Amino acid sequence: MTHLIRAEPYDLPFDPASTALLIIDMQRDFIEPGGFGAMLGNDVSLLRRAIDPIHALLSAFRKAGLLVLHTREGHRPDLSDVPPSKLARGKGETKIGDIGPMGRILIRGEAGHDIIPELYPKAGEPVIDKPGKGSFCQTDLELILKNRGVRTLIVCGVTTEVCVHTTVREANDRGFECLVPSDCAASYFPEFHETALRMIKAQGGIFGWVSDSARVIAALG
Ligand code: C5J
Repeated sequence: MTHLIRAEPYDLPFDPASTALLIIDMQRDFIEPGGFGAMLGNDVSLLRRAIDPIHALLSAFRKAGLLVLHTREGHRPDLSDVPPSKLARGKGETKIGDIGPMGRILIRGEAGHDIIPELYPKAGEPVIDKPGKGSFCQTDLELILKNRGVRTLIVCGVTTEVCVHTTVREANDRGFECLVPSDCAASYFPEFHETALRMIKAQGGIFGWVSDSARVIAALG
């Protein structure tokens, strides 16, 4: 059954049965006041704005019985899956694997690596652990989506210009239709958030569509 989401650059026809909600990296270290992002001096309130709209969308998807997937950026404790280029990046004092305010930074199993309680995955919702920015790189996400017959992805999370954008680009090249609800993505840099959304919907939707949580929820109903 075809539904329509009010969106830019034009309304997106979709079938709820082949649509999934993909929530990117809503991890404690990026989002909580006591986390690694805050330790670096970032204003985490800019990211926290996305929590309530994502929660509303998550509730609507769960109520409709539709597929929800979550991702987490992070690595094995022995760092064997960190590209040396990523480990060296930034020349910062604090590197992946070092001790941060919520355990070892970007390491699977540590408190800061986990998803915030407000959006915690329910049993049966796939959690994709990814070593990179994109959710398709070195993961089984594409296989899971294909097996479930997914064609349309509603992509939420943080940060808009990094992991959300990279994932939308990867998904678009793999033939998925992607829509980002603007209030369900966020960045430490508001200007990057705005520009990243403009890039998605530019040139007739070169990477996909932009809408908001209310319009997506209305379309599900
Ligand atoms: C994400 C990052 N999740 N900004 N990571 O966007 O490094």
